[in-house]
Amino acid sequence: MPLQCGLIGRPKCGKTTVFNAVTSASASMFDAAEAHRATVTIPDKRVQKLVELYSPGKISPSTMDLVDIPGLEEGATAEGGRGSKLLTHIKEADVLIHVVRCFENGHEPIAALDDVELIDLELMAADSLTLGRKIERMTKRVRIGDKNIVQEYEDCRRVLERLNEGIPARRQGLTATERTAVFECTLMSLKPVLYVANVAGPEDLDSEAVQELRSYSRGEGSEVVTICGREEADISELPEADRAEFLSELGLQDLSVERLIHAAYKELGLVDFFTAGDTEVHVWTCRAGSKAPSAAGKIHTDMERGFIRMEVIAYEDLMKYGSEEAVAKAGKARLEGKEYEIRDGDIVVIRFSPPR
Ligand SMILES: Nc1nc2c(ncn2[C@@H]2O[C@H](COP(=O)(O)OP(=O)(O)OP(=O)(O)O)[C@@H](O)[C@H]2O)c(=O)[nH]1
Ligand SMILES: [Mg+2]
Repeated sequence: MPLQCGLIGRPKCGKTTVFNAVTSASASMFDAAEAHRATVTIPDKRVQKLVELYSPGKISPSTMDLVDIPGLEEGATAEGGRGSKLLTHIKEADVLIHVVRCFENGHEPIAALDDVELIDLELMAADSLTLGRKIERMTKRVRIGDKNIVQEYEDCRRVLERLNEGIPARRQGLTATERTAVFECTLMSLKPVLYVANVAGPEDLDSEAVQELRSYSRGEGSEVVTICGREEADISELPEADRAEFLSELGLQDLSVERLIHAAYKELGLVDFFTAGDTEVHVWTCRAGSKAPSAAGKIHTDMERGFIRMEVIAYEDLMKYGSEEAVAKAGKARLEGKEYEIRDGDIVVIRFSPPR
């Protein structure tokens, strides 16, 4: 399943505009109640090089799903509210892309951090209900003296307490046991967040609002990507050949989609590896630090269960020597075992015995 990215933010902060800019789509800004969804190909210049080398019959790049989740209004997450549908979208996301309005909208002045706080309050209100219910279920067992769950119970209570003090779970510095205790609740305020500062134009790329947002996001180790949403959405509708000129007027080389995706990869600690041959060049995505069998499992579960070895060539070596044979001759082709940690750009062949 591709990476799920959910666009969230206050009403009219520019979510649909950013969605259109990133997907080159033209989703209507008027049906604001419905979520829009699109699959975006993750741009990777290395794939083009591999295609030149292998001339495969098929190319399978990595993709991500982007969901434009309608604006969260105050109280949206209250039980039974319209928000419950929105929350499902948020719960399904691997990373939240929080769009923050850093442009003036008619008479509405910019209030970047207030806007962020309001969204967080909504997420925390919903989290606090979910966690509260879990704690309630556990209370009975704690009362009858079930010692097995005391630690879990205490952990959950501490997280809840801090939520009620207004600290989103991702900013709480959770301990390993706290993390495990709240795992099944899929807390929304624990999801990794990537901030998009949506500015009016290139003169605002380092505005006061953007700076405020950057320093706030540092507190949780998140990234801020600055986008001129409306202008980029317009440009993304142009034929590719005409884009460069308009982009350079904005002081940009590429549409922000690449920066956004790379920031999402960094946020989530993801890497790409490849399988390549004359039938197919395929990009696979896994967590940085994944061991070889678990990376192989992305390709097929049998490859994980029956894993024997992984033949590995680094992308840089393939480019340097020009062919797999030449890489092997130079002694740069490797045979790796179960403990090998996959690296970004590895080109692999999996040796496995199909489990019976
Ligand atoms: N000046 C300026 N206006 C923008 C920018 N991005 C969006 N807007 C305007 O802000 C308004 C709201 O944009 P949308 O993209 O519909 O915002 P949204 O967050 O999807 O709104 P809802 O779905 O209704 O919550 C529109 O009038 C946009 O043209 C921007 O970067 N600069
Ligand atoms: Mg919208």
